[in-house]
Amino acid sequence: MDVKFFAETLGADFYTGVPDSQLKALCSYLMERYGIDPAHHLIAANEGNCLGLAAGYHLATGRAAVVYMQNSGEGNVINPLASLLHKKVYGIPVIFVIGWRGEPGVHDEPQHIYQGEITETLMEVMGVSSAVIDQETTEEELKSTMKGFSEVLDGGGQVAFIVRKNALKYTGSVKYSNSYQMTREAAIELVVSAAGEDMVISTTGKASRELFELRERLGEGHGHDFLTVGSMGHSSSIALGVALQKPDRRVWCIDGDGAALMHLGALALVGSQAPKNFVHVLINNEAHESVGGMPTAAGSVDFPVLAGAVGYKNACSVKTPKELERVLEAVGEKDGPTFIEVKCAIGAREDLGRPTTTPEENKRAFMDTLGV
Ligand SMILES: Cc1ncc(C[n+]2csc(CCOP(=O)(O)OP(=O)(O)O)c2C)c(N)n1
Repeated sequence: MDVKFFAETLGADFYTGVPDSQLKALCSYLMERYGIDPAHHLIAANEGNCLGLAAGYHLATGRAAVVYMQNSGEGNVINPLASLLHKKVYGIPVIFVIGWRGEPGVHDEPQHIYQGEITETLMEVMGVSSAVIDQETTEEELKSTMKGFSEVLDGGGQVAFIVRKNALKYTGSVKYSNSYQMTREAAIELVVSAAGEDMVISTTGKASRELFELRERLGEGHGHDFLTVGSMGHSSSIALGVALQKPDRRVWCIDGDGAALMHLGALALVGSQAPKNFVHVLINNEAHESVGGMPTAAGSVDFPVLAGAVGYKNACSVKTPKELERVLEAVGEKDGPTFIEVKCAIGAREDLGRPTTTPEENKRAFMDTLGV
C-alpha cells in the first residue's frame, strides 16, 4: 500500500516516533513531507517519550497523534500506556504504527524472535485495539479498519497498526548525511586495537555487527566482546555492571548517539559510581544509522560537557582517526571513567553481515574470558 494513502487515511497531523527499518517507507515519507518540525514531526529519544509527547499534543489540541516505532519499542511504552494513557487513568487517544520484526514464520535475528511472538499479545494486554497491515491489505480494508478505530479513539482509547514486512511503499528516497568523514567501522577498529585484552560491550545495531566482523577478520575470537544485540540504550549499564564487579579489568563501552540518548540517565550512574576502569566511546553520527539514518537529537548535544557534568573524569571529542588514536593512546595514563565522543559519518558497508554465532555462545565466551 502506498504510504501516502496510509497516512491520509490515518488523518493525523502530528507524528512522533523512533525509526525502524521496517517502517522505512513511513519514515522517508515523513522526512520528505515535514523534515523535523515541532508542529508535525518529532523523532523522540525513546518510545516512552513519544507517548508523553502524544499526551501533551492531545492536551493542547484534543487530537490523536501517531506514534511510530519498531516492536522492540513496546517495552518502552508499557509504563506510560498503563499509567497515563489508559482509559482507567486519563483516556488519551494514540494511533500506533508498529513495525513487526520477528513475526512468527518470518526469518529474523535472535533479538527479534520473542518480541515478534508477543507483539500482538502485548497490545491486547495493554488494551490497545490492533490490526495487521500487510501487502494484501486493500485501501477499502484500511478505511474500514480506521472507521472502527475512530470510535475507539473518540472514547479515549488507543489503536495500533502492526505492519508486516514490505506492507508500506514509498517511491521517494531520502539521503542522510553529516559533515564528518570517519566511518564508524574505522573508529571501532582503532578502539578495538587500543582495547587489547580489555572487555568490550557494544551497542545495538550495526556497531555490534561491525565489531563481530572485525574480530572474525582479525581471527581473534569473540570472547572479549558482549554484543548488545537488542535492548537499545542499555550497553553502558551492562558495561557498568561488569566494570564494578571486575575493577581490575578495563571495560569499554562502544555506544551510539541514538542509544545513549534513549536512556541518557545511565550516564549519570556511571558518573556517580565513577569506576576507574570504565571507558565510554560514543560513536556520534547524529543519526539512527542502523535503521536508515534518520536524525537523532545528538546534533544539539555537547556530549563532553554533559559527561563532565555527570561525573566522568575525562571527556573529549574527536573527529579524525589521528585525533582518536592520540586520545586512545592516553587512556591508560588516567583514571576513568573516560568519555570519548567520536564524530562519524552516516553510512556502513553494503556487504556488512550479521553475527554467525548465537547470543548464548557469545555470552558464554565472554564469561569464560572473565573466568566466570
Ligand atoms: C527500544 C528500541 N527501539 C528501536 C530500536 C530499533 N533500532 C535498532 S538500532 C537503532 C538505531 C541506533 O542508533 P545509534 O545508537 O545512533 O547507532 P547507529 O545505528 O547510528 O550506529 C534503532 C532505532 C531498537 N532496537 N530498540
